[in-house]
Amino acid sequence: MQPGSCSPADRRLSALARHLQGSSAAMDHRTTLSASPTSGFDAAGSVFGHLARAPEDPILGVTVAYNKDRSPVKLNLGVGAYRTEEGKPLVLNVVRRAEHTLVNDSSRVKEYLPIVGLADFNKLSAKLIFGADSPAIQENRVTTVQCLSGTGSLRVGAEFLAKHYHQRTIYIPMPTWGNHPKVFTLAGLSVKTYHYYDPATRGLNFQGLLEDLGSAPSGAIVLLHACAHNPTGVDPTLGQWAQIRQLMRSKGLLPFFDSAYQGFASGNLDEDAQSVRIFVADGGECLVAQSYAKNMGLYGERVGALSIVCKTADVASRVESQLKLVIRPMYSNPPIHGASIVATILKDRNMFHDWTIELKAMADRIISMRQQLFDALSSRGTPGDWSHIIKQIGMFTFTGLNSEQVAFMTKEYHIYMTSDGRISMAGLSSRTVPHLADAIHAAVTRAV
Ligand code: PGU
Repeated sequence: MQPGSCSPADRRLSALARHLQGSSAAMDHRTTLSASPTSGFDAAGSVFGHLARAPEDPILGVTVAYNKDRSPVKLNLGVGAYRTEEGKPLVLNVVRRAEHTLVNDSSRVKEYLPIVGLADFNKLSAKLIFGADSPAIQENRVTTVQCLSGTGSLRVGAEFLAKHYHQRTIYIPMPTWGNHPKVFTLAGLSVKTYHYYDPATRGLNFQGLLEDLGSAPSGAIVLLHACAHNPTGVDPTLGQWAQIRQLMRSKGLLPFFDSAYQGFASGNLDEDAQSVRIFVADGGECLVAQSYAKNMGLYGERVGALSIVCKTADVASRVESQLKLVIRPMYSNPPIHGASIVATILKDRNMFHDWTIELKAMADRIISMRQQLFDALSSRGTPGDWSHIIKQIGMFTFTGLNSEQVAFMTKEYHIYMTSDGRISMAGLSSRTVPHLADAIHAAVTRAV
C-alpha cells in the first residue's frame, strides 16, 4: 500500500489527531463559557462536571486492573518492566553502589541542573549509543540534552522538529509502542504509518517497509526502533538496516531512533547500538532518544537523553540553543538524581563492567523464559506454530493471541497482558511459565 493512501491504521491515527485537536478546541470554547456566571457548571456546581471519564492507558492501565485482582495466582505480563525469578522488581547492585557513593559524598548539592541537564551524563550517554570512537562526537557534531526518560526525549525531539524542521510528517512502524502516535501528534507532527510486521510469518515485512519508505515524501521523519522492537520483538538484520539506511539517505528521510532497550536485545550494549551507528557512520543527520528505564532499571527515576547528530559543530550548537527554548517552558530543567546515578556508573570502569554483567543476566533470563514457554507449549501439544516465541527479540513476545483470547486468559487465569496479545517475557519466571502455558493452551483450544 502507498503511504499516501488511507490504511485502517492511518484512519485510526487521523481519528486520534481529530480527537486530540478537538479536545483543545472544545477547551477554548468552554473557557469562554465558564466566563458566564450561569453556564459551565453541573448540578453539583462543578466547573468540571461536563467531563467524560477517560479510558485507562492501554499499557499502564493493565497494571491498574492487575492491582485490583485479589487472586493469589495473578500474573502481570502487561507493562515492560523487568522482574526477578521471584517475580520482584530489581534494583541493580551497581545502582545501589552508585547511590551509596552519591549519598556519602557531602559535597553534592541539590541545586537546579542547567536546562540541558548534567554535562557528564550527556557526554557519556552520547558515547554509549554512538560508540567511544564516534567521529560525530569527536567532531563535536552531536548535541545531547538530558530529558525525562525515553518518553520525554521523544517529546522534546518531536516539539523541536515541529518548530524547526521543514517536514511535519513522521512515519511510525505498524504496529509500534502505543504512546508514539500520541507523543508525536500532540507535539504538532502529522503521523503516518509504514509496514513493519507480517502477521503471517510473525516476522518483518521488509518489502512493505521498503515500499512505504520509498514512496514517503522527501524529507519526511521516520521513527525507527533501534533494537528490540516493541511490541513485535522483530528487528531488521544488519544487512537490512544497511538497505534501510541507503534508501532513507537517498530520499533525504530524517531518522529518529527510539532506543529504549539498548542491551536488552542481545545482552551487549555495542551490538544493540549497531543500527544507530550504521546511520551515523555516513556523516548524515539523525535524532536519537535514549532511555535508562530498562537497561539500568531506573524506570521511576525518569532518566534519558535526546541526541541530535548534525553536519557541523556550529549547527549542533545552534540546535542546542533552540532545544533549551523547547525545554525551559516545558519543565525548566531535568531532575538530578537519576542522571547522577547513570553518570557515576558510566564514568567508572569497574562499575561500568559490573553493569554490563547485570544487564547480560537480565537479557539471558528473558531468553531462558522464551525457551521455557516454548517447551511448555510444545509439551502440551498446543495447536499452532509457537517458534516465534524463541525467535523474537527483547522484552516482548507478540504472541498472535487475539483480544478475545487475552480477555479469556485474564478472566479465567488472572493473567494480565495488553489486548494486542503482547506478553512481557521479563514478567515471567520458571514458577509461572506452566500457568501461562495452561492459559494459552486453553485460550487457543477453547476460546472463541
Ligand atoms: N519507547 C519504547 C519503544 C518503549 O517501549 C517505551 C516504554 C518507551 C519508549 C518509554 O519508556 P520510558 O519509561 O519513558 O523511558 N514502554 C514500556 C513501558 C510502559 C509504558 O508504556 O510506558 C511498555 O511496556 O511498552
